[in-house]
Amino acid sequence: MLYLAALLVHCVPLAMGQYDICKSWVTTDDGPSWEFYACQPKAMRMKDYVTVRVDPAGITCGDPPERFCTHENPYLCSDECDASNPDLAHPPKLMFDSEDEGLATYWQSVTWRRYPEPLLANITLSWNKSIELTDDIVITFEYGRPTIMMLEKSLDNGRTWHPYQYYADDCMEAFSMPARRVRDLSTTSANRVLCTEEYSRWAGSKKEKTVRFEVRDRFAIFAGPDLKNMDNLYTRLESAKGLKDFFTVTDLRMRLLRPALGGTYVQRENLYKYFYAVSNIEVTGRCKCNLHANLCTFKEGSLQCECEHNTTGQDCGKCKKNFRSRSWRAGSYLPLPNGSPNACAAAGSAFGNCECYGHSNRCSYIDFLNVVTCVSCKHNTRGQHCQHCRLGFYRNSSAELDDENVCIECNCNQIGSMHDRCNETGYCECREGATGPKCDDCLPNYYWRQGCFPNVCDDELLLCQNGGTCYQNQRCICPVGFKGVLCQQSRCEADKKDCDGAPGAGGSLATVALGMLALQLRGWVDL
Ligand SMILES: *[C@@H]1O[C@H](CO)[C@@H](O)[C@H](O)[C@H]1NC(C)=O
Ligand SMILES: *[C@@H]1O[C@H](CO)[C@@H](O)[C@H](O)[C@H]1NC(C)=O
Ligand SMILES: *[C@@H]1O[C@H](CO)[C@@H](O)[C@H](O)[C@H]1NC(C)=O
Ligand SMILES: *[C@@H]1O[C@H](CO)[C@@H](O)[C@H](O)[C@H]1NC(C)=O
Ligand SMILES: *[C@@H]1O[C@H](CO)[C@@H](O)[C@H](O)[C@H]1NC(C)=O
Ligand SMILES: [Ca+2]
Repeated sequence: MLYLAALLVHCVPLAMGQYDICKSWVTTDDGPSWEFYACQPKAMRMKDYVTVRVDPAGITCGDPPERFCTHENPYLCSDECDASNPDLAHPPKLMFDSEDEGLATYWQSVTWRRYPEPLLANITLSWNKSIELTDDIVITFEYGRPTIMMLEKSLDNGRTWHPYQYYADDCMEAFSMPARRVRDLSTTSANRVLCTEEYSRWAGSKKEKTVRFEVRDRFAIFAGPDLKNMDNLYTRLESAKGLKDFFTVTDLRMRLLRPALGGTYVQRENLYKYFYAVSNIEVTGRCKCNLHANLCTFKEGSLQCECEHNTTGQDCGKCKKNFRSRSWRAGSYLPLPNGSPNACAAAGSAFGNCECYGHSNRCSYIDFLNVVTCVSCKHNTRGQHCQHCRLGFYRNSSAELDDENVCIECNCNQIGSMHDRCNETGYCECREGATGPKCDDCLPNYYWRQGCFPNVCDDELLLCQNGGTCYQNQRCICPVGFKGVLCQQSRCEADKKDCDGAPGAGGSLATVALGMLALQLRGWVDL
């Protein structure tokens, strides 16, 4: 049964080259077995899986309720936004609903009543999953498109952001960038971030409502006007540095910077006709699964690749446990038309029993020892199976042996430690007086100055005498007439000059004795 079913699907990938099948059951001279292919999920409507955030707080209209006008009817301000009334509210979710009845539902901002303070809004879409765009991003504005806006993207779940495209009715004025069109880009500039004036002009608010990020036009640079030559595109995505990543996002952000003006100037006497209203944001893309999955499912609030080829992870970005005899690799579109699966291999299958925990791709047979050993262990590992950490590194206890982060640098303080090796918990071996895991601290009664030195003076036992003051535990600053490590010595005594009547000369003997006793207690001075 299984045999038959699989035979039916077998022909599909070979015929279409669409990368939509990960494996099939084939018969060869050696009998039936699985054959594996590079594969990717189908494109989906990504707005169905998105979470949205609109900033700043209070930018959504209706709290308190507010009247607004339109550019068509600037003095007939009968429309009202009221967040507490479902019929009059315009919450962010209305940018992602399906408008079955044909009536536009939209998110709407407050009006520009604070002019000339700019009216700024951020709409941030997050997927918690890498997405590869396959078609244009289309944002539909009711009541006119912004005259200045920016699209940003993140590839790391919103930790860092990068400009994706600039939009303005005057690019030079708004962003000091020349206006360009995606259609005019070439093969070498297909991933250029540009400013376009195509989507910001006033053309009547009913006529031109959409702002695009043109994915298809960029694809067309390689695949031709009707995207017929997808093979060429796939070849380019594989080889051109940064091109694949350019179309990959985890988050998108629309920064709305100036609303539609309906003319050249802002009319201060009627600020109620200036606001943003977005009825739809269409994002079409597929889950990034590194060509190791053809299914992507929505589980526990996040998209997740159904990984094949013995890979695992949200993006199939690593090999499954016990399948790490060589490093993980993404599947490849090449060679055409079926690509290479670059499947993970079971431990032990590659070279007899030489497991390298994914830190090496190569093993070598050492003749005179009669062993097979991993070559050029990466990730700071060493050993026959790359199972140890290099000197100067220690084992990360929260990482598996096949984790890239398995070895952590010791980072011993160069001056405070004996050498740059450390024990299994990352502790370095300290020189005298130094302490702390990295030997960058001093023990009590030691001070740091290019290493740890014992205190010369302090506020407890090693008191400076005769009114001397202790400078940073390094030395006593003695008053005139005294000297010695703790100012314990009168200059008169030392010099044997006639200094009768010098202050403190007689009374200092007891304090000197005390100071010397303290030194002796601490073991610095042998009396
Ligand atoms: C919008 O996001 C950008 C960063 O991408 C930030 O600098 C800016 O302050 C945000 N604007 C608002 C209104 O929250
Ligand atoms: C993001 O996805 C990961 C992996 O599926 C999951 O563990 C995590 O809880 C998700 N985070 C959020 C904020 O949904
Ligand atoms: C993955 O592992 C399973 C179980 O060992 C094996 O049957 C299958 O052939 C492997 N798949 C690939 C692509 O290596
Ligand atoms: C230890 O390994 C874990 C799991 O991979 C990783 O998240 C963590 O960053 C590693 N710690 C260090 C200090 O590298
Ligand atoms: C590493 O050294 C520290 C400090 O000497 C010690 O507390 C710790 O137990 C040592 N760890 C191991 C595994 O020996
Ligand atoms: Ca809508």
